[in-house]
Amino acid sequence: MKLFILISALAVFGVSWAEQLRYDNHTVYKVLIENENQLTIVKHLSTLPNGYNLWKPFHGVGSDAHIMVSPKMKSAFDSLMKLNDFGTEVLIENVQSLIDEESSSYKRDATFGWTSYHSLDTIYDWIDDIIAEYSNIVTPFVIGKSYEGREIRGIKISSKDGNPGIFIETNVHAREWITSATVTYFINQLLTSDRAELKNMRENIDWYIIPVYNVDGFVYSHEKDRMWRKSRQPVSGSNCMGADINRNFDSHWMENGGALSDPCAETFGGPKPFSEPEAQALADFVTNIQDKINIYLSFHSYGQYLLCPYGHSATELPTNYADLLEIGKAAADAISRPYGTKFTYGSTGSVLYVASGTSVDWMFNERNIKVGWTFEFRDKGRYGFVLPATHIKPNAEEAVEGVIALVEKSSALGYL
Ligand code: 0X9
Ligand code: ZN
Repeated sequence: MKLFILISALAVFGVSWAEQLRYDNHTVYKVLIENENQLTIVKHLSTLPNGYNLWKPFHGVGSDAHIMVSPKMKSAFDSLMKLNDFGTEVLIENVQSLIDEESSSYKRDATFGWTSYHSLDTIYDWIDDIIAEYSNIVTPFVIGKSYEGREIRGIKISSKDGNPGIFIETNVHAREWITSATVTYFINQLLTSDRAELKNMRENIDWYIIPVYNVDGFVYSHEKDRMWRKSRQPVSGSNCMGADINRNFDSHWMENGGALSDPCAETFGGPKPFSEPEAQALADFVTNIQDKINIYLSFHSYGQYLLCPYGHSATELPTNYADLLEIGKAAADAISRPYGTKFTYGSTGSVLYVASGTSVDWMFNERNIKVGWTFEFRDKGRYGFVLPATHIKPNAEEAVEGVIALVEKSSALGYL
């Protein structure tokens, strides 16, 4: 009888929850990198498949890394830190306790809203509702299929012909759940708000929005491993899975250490440019509508940054960098208005770290979309990727302000 109940329970809930990877006593440390020796050590740690997971990469001496360490590796990690005079700080004592809190508010069949995170199915159902309800201005599109065969869906919001266009891609990194939660809030505002700025954006801009881009990784992060980042395509000759889709675009691919060739690394660039079907599908889709797109946005977390090209170099800057800085400043100022949240803005390579083969850089360099921004949402590391659902609304409200200001400044500078 007991066995029957257990089997029924597994059937009802799906076996997946029972097999979730756990992060009991996994601790996230902030590690200060103050010399070359320390840099070499952190670089090495960040590519080890077991026991270490890089949450926030680093950009050399003078920066800091956020690294999650498993309980098994803690004493080795402690000795390594002490032996090499590292300054460290605990950001999250026990990652599992944050995941538990998050899943207790995670309502499998909840009606759609912004008080909990949702599964891909729930988000896609909501998208279907939106398409039906606002059929006069919302049309669906599919850019292609993921490695595991899921549709990568988007919506186009267009009130009239001839508008300039803005493309938003969200959740390329699977574990960054706040990004899709924020974009659905943004879509809802764009469709329903009476505020003049939002009405203006609804009527005079065409929006192309992919609410969950890395669909396979996103499902995997819900069902198996909350900390998954990459795609789910196996890598030939390796036991490690997936590539960083945001390192797989054919623009300065793998240059300047902005991606890693080790398949076990979180920033593995893939065996070749566009090896990941998701990257290829997005590139092909945007190529077809290239002339219609003026601004390209990519939503990420965490760190509170607004990042523009270039990612592939710490020193090289785009020719329109002065304009981009003006736009970044306007957006950062607007973001801080509701709750005082501070965002740092500038080129990826100069303010964060070198990242090559990213989508924004490819759109900028290869598709001539000269306003490109990556949003790195809340927070600065207190919760990191496991941002409590109570942050969804405030984060999304800030994001709405940021996008409005970004659009207005870009328009004033002649980009729309
Ligand atoms: O490393 C990344 O891909 C992004 N940061 S994250 O912590 N969310 O992984 C930043 C990429 C920003 N650069 C460009 N898109 N150019
Ligand atoms: Zn990201």
